[in-house]
Amino acid sequence: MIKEVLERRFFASELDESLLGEKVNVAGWVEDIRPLGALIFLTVRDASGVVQAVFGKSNTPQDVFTTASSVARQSIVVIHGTVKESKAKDMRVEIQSDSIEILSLATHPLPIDPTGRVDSSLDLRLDSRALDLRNPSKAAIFKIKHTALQSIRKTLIDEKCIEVNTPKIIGQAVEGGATLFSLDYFGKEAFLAQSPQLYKEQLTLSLGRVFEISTYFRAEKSHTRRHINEFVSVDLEAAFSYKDDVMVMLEKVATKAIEDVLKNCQDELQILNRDIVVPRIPFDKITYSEAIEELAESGLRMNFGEDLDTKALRKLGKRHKGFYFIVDWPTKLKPFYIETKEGNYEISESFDLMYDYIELASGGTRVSDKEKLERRLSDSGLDTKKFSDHLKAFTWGMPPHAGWGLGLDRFIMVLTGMRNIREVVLYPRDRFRLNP
Ligand code: AMO
Repeated sequence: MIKEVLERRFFASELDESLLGEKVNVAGWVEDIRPLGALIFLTVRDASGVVQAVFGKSNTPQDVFTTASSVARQSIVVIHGTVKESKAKDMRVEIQSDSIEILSLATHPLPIDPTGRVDSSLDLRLDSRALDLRNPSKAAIFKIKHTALQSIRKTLIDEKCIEVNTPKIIGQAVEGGATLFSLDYFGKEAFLAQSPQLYKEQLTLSLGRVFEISTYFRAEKSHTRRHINEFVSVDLEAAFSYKDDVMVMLEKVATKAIEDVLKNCQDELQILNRDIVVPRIPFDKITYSEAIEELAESGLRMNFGEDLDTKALRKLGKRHKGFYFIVDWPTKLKPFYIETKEGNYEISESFDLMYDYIELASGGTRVSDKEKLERRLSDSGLDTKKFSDHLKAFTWGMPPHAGWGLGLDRFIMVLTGMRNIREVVLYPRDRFRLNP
């Protein structure tokens, strides 16, 4: 019976003047109950929107009226009634209801108030994440993330990239051993993948252009508002391409995603009070050396070869608003797979995409010559023997290739204006959080 009722239900957002006088069912949760003499106003929300259901004492059976006035807020209900014009300022139609069925009662007190009227700390909200997402301003973040993800995928497919899935249980570190999570793999030591780097490079020799959107794991101790231990990365790798080619693709991915979010998520951006504009391309570029000079001008002296820490990035972010690239990093600050500049081994063919002070992506031209890769491995203090599987692929004919990894969660921070990465991840994992 309920199954049939639910099959014939309308989403709250579908109710409009075209349905005036029609009998409808809406299923959702009770957000608010306001008794007003002989009337009860129930606000019922579903994932699509909200509707007001009005129960009148004179035309509703007594038991229905009692249920409507006493149902616990946030319970799951199905209401039935006739679509009427609404006198409320912000609604065009409402439901003149004659029945309410409770499908699942919410047990009070609830851990948080998902209407947002009573503020809760981020920690408390994350502990009750599914309930937290009943708050439209929290759900809006994930609708924007969904839209951006679809857009990114489409842009990369339009660029003739093939979507791939590479292993997440691996036998060898890729991005530096210190940030590896290890696990027992049938008695052998294995690790959770930090990135798809080696696989995506190998795949360029047969599939040409590949991309992967997946979760990666880093045992980083840094507990900041932009680091988590499990994050989503969008990875691209393209054969017969160099740094500048893949930077253009990254610009396309970022600007198209913003265009699509502006086109499809106006309501969500409004709830979040977020103003974004499509950035001008090409994005500004500064070299690492220029960044060091700028920092010196603003009183922070750094030597060539020192990494840009949070303090330095914050200073740079004050001078460079929005999207910009930092290019030509010292070779020793970049991983072994990054190519060096012709005639200058000290500088690499690399880039980071920044937004204010936040690093969103990094990438570059790769070393495609086996001997050079072996030298880069040794110079980075790594054991070439441990990379024998990877090095083998470089004897089968390896095209020149380039690519990047874009931190999706950080990109969504930019789109939504959130200042803590945990706001844009459904169930974040950090040093202190492994549940829910
Ligand atoms: P990198 O290590 O710079 O490069 O990672 C790429 C992007 O992933 C995001 N990111 C993170 N986001 C949240 N929390 C973290 N702990 C975290 N670590 C990284 C960032 C970063 O810019 N293989 C290379 C990419 C390449 O060259 O193709 C790589 O992994 O936004």
